[in-house]
Amino acid sequence: MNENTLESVQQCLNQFDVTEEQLQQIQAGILGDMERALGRQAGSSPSVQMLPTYVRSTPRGTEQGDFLVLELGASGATLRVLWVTLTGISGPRKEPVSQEFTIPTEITLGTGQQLFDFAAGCLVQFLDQLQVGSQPIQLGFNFSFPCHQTGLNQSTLISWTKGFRCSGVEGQDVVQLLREAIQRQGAYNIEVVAVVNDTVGAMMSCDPSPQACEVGLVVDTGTNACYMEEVRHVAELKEDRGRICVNVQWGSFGDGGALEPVQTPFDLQLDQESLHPGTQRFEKMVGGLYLGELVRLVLIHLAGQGALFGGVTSPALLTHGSVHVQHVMEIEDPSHGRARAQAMLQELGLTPSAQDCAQVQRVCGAVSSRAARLCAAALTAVLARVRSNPERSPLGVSVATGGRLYKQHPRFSALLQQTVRLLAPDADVTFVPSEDGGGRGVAVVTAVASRLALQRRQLEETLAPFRLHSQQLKAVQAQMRESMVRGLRGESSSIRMLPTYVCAMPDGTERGDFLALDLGGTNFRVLWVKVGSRSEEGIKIINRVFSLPESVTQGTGQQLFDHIVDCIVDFQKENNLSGQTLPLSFTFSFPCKQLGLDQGILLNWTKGFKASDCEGQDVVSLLRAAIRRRQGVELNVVAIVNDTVGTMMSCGYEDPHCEVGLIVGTGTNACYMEELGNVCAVPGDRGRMCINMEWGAFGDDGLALQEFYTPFDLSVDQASINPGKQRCRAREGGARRAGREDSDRRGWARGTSGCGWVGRGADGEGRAEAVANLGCPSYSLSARARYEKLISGMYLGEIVRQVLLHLTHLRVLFGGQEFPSLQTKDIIKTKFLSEIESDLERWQVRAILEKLDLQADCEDALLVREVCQAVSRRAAQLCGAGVAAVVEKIRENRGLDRLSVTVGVDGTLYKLHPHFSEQVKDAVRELAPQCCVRFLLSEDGSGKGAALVSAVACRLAGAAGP
Ligand code: 0WK
Ligand code: BGC
Ligand code: BGC
Repeated sequence: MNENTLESVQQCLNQFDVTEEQLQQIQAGILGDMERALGRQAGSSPSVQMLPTYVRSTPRGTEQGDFLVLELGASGATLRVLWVTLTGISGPRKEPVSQEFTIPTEITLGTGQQLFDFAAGCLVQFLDQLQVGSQPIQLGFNFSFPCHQTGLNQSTLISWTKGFRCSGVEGQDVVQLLREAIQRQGAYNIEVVAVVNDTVGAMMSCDPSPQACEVGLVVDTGTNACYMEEVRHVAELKEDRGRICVNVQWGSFGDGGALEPVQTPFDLQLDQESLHPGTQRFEKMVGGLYLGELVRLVLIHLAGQGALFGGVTSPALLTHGSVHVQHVMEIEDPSHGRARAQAMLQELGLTPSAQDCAQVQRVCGAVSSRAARLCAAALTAVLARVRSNPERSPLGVSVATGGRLYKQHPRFSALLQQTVRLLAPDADVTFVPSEDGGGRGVAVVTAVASRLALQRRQLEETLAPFRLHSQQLKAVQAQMRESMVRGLRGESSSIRMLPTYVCAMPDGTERGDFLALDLGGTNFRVLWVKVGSRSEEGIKIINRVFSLPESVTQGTGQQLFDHIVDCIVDFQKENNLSGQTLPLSFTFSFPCKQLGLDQGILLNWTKGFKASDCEGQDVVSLLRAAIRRRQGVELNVVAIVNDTVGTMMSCGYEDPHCEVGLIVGTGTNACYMEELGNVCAVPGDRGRMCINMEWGAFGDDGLALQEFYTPFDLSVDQASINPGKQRCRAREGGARRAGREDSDRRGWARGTSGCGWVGRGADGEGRAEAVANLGCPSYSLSARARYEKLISGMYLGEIVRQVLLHLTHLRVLFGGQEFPSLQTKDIIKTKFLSEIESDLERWQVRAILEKLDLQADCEDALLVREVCQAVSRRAAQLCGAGVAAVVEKIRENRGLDRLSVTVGVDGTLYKLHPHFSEQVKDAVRELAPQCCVRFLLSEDGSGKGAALVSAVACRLAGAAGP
C-alpha cells in the first residue's frame, strides 16, 4: 500500500481526532447545558435533559426480597428478564436468574401495544419456567429511554432513541402501558412498582461499601449517565434539602449544533440516514449502535478514494447497518483483530488485503477512540457537578460503569479513564463495573419503591375515612335537618335550636353609642361602637383586645367576670368613657338558653373554657354581679348575643339578604332566621326569630356522625377538656309543649311539668339535673360537641397530630422516628394547617415542621401536607353540609323553588385557611342547588353585630341610645 494511500487514510482518520482543547470545550458545553437544564431557565434550550429519577439515595444494602426486573432497550433490540433476590447487609449474595429475548424489528418499529405485549409475553414465559406460583410479584422496569418521571412509578416517554420507534408511546406513561399489557396476559399477579433508567440501575447495583457509587455510566448501543445532584439545584422539584439522582440524557448533547466543530461528514451522513435524524448527535458519535455504521461509511469513503479494497465496494458493504459494533470490538482485539477484520470484510463480500485489514483496524480504532474520548469529556462534566457540591465528602467519586461497549471493547474503558485523568487530573475517580447489567440496581430501586408504595397505601388507608363522598354529606345534611326540626319542636335532639329573641335585622335607622364585649373566640375584646347614619358616618368602632389567661378561663366564674369588668373599666378609662353608662351588648359565644334578650343561662362551656359556677347560671346576672362588686362602675347590660347572631347582624347591616350567621373559628356554630311558628319554645307564629343552633353538639346523641368518627377523633375527644361523658336524657315532646302554654317569657322556666329552674349556686349534679329540668332537650354540662370536634380550629391541629403520630408508628413518616414534640398536646395549632396548606414549596413546609422540632425530609413534608388537607377538607365539607341544611330549611320554610340568601361568616379558620372557605362553598353548591348562597365575611367581628342587636332592640322598643 503506497504512501498516498496511507496519507489519504490518515487524512480521513485525522477528522476523528478530537484535540484536548476541543474535549475541554465539549466538557464545558455539557456542563453549561447541565446547569441550564437543572435551572429550567426560561428561554434557554439546553440539549441535555437532566431528568429527576426520584431515586433519593444511593443503595444502603439493606434492601431485601425477591424482585422481577424487566430490561428494555439497554442493549439494542433485546429484552432481558431477571429474577433478583436481595438479601440485605448480612444475607449471602444470590446470583440473579435471567433470560434474554431478541425483539423482532417489526416490533421495535411497530405499535406500542405490540412492544408491550411482547414484553409481557416474555415475562410470562420467564415466570412459567421459574414456577413462582401465584404470589404477588413486584417488578422493576429498566426502561432505557428519555423519560419525564413524576415519581418512582410514573414515567412518560419523551422520545424514542436508538433503534426503537414504536407508535403510540411517546408522551405516554410507560408504566401504565406495561401494566395494561401484563393485565392482557392475565397470567401472573405482577405489580409494576418502579421504572428506572439503565444508568440508574448501574449506579444502584454497586456495593455501598467501601463507597457508594454516585454516578452511573452506560455505553452500550446508546450512551448516557446519571448522578446524585443536590435537590435544591433541580428547579422543577422546588425542594431545599437532600439529593436526587438525575438522568443526564447526554445523548442529545449537540442537537443544538455544539458538536459541529468535531463532526465529520460521516457523522452527518449517519445522522441523515438514521431513524431519528437531527437528534442524539452525541450518542451517534459514541453509542455502539452507531460505531459500526460510522466505520462502514468511512470504509465506503476510503474504498471510493481507492485507498481500500482496491477501490472496490460490495452490496453488503453498501448496506446500512451491515457493520456492527461487535465487528468493531473484535477487529480492535490486539491479538485476533486483524483476522477478525478479514473475516468480516469477506463476509461483506470483499477481498481484503492484509493492509486493508490493518487500515480497517485503524479506522475502527479512530472511531472508537473518538467515542471513548468524547464520552470521557462528558463524564468529566458530570464529575465536576458532583464535586461542586460543598456538602459532599471530600472523598473521591465512584462511577458505576455498564454497557457492552464499555465492558467488552478492548480499549474503550481504558482510553476513557485515561482521558478522564487528562481532563480532570484532580478528580479521584474509581470506576466500578456494575453487577448484572444493573439488574440488581433496578431491584434495589424496586425495593425502595415498594417500601414507598406500601407507605403510600398505609397513608391512603389512614386518610380514607377523611375522604367523604357526596352520599355521606347528603346523609349529614338530612340528619342535621331532622335534628333541627326536633330541636325546634323541643324534642330530644343534639342540636338545641335556642331562641335568641332577635326578631329583626338592622334597617339602617339605628343610632347611638354602645359598648360591646366579645368573649368566646380567639380574642376577648371590648368595643365602643358608634352607630351613625348608614349614608354618612356609618358605624365607627374602637376596640381593644384583652388577653384571657387560662387561669381565668378555667378558674372560677367570679374570677372570669371580675376580669371582664376590669377590662371594661380599663377600656373606658383609655377612651374617656368612665362614668358614662352606655348600653352594653355581650357577645357570649357559648350555648345559652336565652329567656330574653338580656337573660341567658349558660348550658355548658365549650372551647376550652371551664370556669366554675357558671353553667346553669344566667350569664348576664353573673356580669351584673361582677359590676356590682366593682364599686363605682355603672354599666347597662341590655343584650346577650351569641357570636353567630352578632355576625349575622353585623353582615345584615351591609346586606339585607343576610339571614344566616356562621362561625368557623375556635368553635363552630350557626344561627338563622326561623319562622316563629316553628319555634315551639316561643309563643307566637307571626314573624321570624333568630335561632342559635348550637350545632357544635350535633351528633352528641349518637344518632349522627358515628361513621365519621375515626380513632383519631376519639383520641382528640377523650383528651379534650369536655370528653363525651353522657347522652341526652330526652323527655317526650308532649311534656315540653305543656310547659310552654302557661309560661311567660320568664315563666318558661317555671313550667309545671318539671320545668323548674334551679336557683343559682346549685352544685354540679344538681346543676345537671337543673339543666335537664330546664326543659331543653340538651345535655348535661359536658356535652361532647362531636360536630365541632370534627370541624373547628380548636381541634383540627390535634386531629392532625394524632394522624401524624399514627403514621410515625407505621414508619410512613419521619422514618418512624418518634419526636418528643409530636407527643405534645396542642403543639400543632390550626394556623399550622393554614400555613402548610398554602402554596408553599416543599422546603418551606419542611421549615415549618422544623420549627416544631420535627426533622423531616421533603417527602415527609408532602405527606404532612396531605394529612392536613384531608383533615381540613373533611371539616369544610361537614360544615358545608350543615350550611346546606340551614339554607334548605329557610327555602322550604318559605315554599320557594329558589332562595337567594347571604350567610355572614366569621372565625379564623374560615377567614385564614387557604382553601376552607372555597371547600365549604363547593359543598353548599352541591348539596343545596336550589339556593344561591353568598358568603359575606364579617368585618369588625360580632361585637358590631351585638351593638346592632341592642340598637335594633332600642329602635323596636322606641328608645333611642343614650
Ligand atoms: C370573631 C368574632 C367573635 C367570634 C370569633 C370566632 O368577633 O365573636 O367568636 O370571630 O372566631 P375565632 O376567633 O374563634 O377564630
Ligand atoms: C437513552 C438513555 C439510555 C442510554 C443508554 C439512550 O439512548 O436515551 O435513556 O440511558 O441510551 O442505554
Ligand atoms: C359555642 C357556640 C359558638 C361557637 C363559635 C361553640 O363552641 O358553643 O356558642 O357560637 O363555638 O364560637
